[in-house]
Amino acid sequence: MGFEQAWLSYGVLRKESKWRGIERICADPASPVMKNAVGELQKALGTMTGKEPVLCSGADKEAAGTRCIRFRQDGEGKADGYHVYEESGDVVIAASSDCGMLYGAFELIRQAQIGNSPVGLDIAKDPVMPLRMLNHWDNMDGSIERGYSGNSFFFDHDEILVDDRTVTYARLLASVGINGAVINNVNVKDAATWLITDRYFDKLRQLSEIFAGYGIRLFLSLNYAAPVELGELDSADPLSEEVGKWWKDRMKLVFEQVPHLGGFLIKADSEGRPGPFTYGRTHADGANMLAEAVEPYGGLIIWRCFVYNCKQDWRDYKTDRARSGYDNFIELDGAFRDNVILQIKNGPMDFQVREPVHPLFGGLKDTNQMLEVQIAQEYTGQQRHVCYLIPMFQEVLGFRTYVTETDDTVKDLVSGKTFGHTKCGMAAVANTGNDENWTGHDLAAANLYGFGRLAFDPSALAEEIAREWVVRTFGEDEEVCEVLLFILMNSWRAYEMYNAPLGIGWMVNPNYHYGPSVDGYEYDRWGTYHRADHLGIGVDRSHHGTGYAGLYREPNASMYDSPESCPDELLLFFHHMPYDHKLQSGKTVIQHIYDTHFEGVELVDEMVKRFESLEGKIPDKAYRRMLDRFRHQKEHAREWRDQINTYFYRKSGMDDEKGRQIF
Ligand code: GCV
Repeated sequence: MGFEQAWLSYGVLRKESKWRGIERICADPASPVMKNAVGELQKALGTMTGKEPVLCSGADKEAAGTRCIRFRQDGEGKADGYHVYEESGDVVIAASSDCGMLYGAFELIRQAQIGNSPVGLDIAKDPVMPLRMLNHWDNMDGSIERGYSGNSFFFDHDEILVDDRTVTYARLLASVGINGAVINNVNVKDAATWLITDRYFDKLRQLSEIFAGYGIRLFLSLNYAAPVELGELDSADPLSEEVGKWWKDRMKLVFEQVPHLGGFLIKADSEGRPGPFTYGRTHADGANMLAEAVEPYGGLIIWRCFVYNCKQDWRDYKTDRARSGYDNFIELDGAFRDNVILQIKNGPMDFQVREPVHPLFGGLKDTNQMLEVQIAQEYTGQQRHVCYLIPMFQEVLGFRTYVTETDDTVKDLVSGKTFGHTKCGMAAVANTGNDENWTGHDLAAANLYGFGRLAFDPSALAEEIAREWVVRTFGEDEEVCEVLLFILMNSWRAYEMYNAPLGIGWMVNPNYHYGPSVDGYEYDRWGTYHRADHLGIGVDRSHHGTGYAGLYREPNASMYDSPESCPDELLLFFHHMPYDHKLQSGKTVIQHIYDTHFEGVELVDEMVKRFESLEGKIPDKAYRRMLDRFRHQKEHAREWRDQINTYFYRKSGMDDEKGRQIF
């Protein structure tokens, strides 16, 4: 299947652009990363100006009057940081590492694309988060768990694919500073268990070399029970000497064969996946055994905290899925080896449109930690609805945990500022597939772009990132920019409005998680209940209920514990409230439900109306693809509105004070 170049499809620069005068690149690229840095500049400026800059030696300073781009080794600079600036008409990229040079090169390309001049250029940046990773949930048969943009471009029929698309993928990631990718699903089954055997080493090596050339480390998801499932041992007990030795021998082989490998991501004792619990051991026992095996090769073990009882009884009001990540890991704080990182989802449940921040952030003090978000829009419209998630991630990153007096936000924690950790960062469950446009909905590419930009520089504003993505993807037309910005910046709000109300979540069709079904998960085993009856709705997670609110540090704990101070948007997550309870906004719960669902649909209608004005102003193919999805979203938002409103109207018996049609 063919593919497009997303934001790396370069348009032609204006005639007066000062980038046009740059005719040479002075460098002596020796490493693959430097070769790519130079190659990217040549390709980009060549396309944008119509004349590819000539490569000449860094020593060759005299080339009569022509301006050039030069690279300068900067011993002072932080690893992977860069400084790009103008010097006597030339443009200099200064960095202390090759990867910093590559990022500097992409910074120049970005500046040219968004219409900034090289004259007076002076930008210095260091990546704020050490690890900036994508987690693909790709299966080796080519399917993608929660994939909404075609099939995998890493796997097909149990084989690994390495082709042009791999290279473009690496370029796209590097252009926004992403430096790690886990290519296979965390649910490691069947052929994927064999990724650590010689069946796949050659292809993995090729893939990892392409990645390494763009500063990206390849990671794999690991099957915790591999020694057993590969038929070599009877046990995977982390405290067994034999098991430990098996892993050490295996890792020696794997890292010898795939030297650029960064390490492994593990989902253990979660949703039926094997783990140390089988042997009465802890997560720390399991993670540490693997960490010891990869330590000689500088490998990392990234261990997920998405652990909960998925066989709950809906009649049980005491067990609380929201608590389980915290309860399973908090006692283990400080028990993990230095090359283990705990990867924690942004919220305690599972990527709902609105959740509180996971209480392990601010709970853990002595453990390396990473934030996991999901740009695959599993619960946020599956890339058929537009939902730009960067504003949500920014809220999460800005959340104060009060674990220390200052520098206590999630951003501070996962960038290593709070406790001086160096193994930390942010990962996103990827939204890509082999669709021509990579992400199904063209506008979903803004989430991929935005994730990278945010992990590199969390101070960048969601709106600026969106504007930049639009200009880089669709060019500088002011109208296109205004319309698409309006759509992107309102999309999360709109989705939340016609989705499950006030932080309660989960009113979706079970299994595939698309479309409204208020009771879809209500009498099920997954721990995901709204507890609505004719009097009220919500889960009591205060000290009268499951006590979840108390897992936060003060003043957050008290704020969430009381319905008076709990923010409206999370009220039903923390409290069971009567329908006539007055929110801080002054509306009753029931009126809020009705209003937001009507207004959410109106907002979508406005988005679609404005989008339709872009016909002829963006490439027709992309316009048609998006129009198709917008028409569906318009209809589907009504389905959400009517099912939710009707359910609560019938349950509560309360009229809409504005007398609108509810069925
Ligand atoms: C990869 C949710 C998803 C699963 C996913 C799981 C996880 O439950 O629905 O598809 O499995 O999260 O994050 O491990």
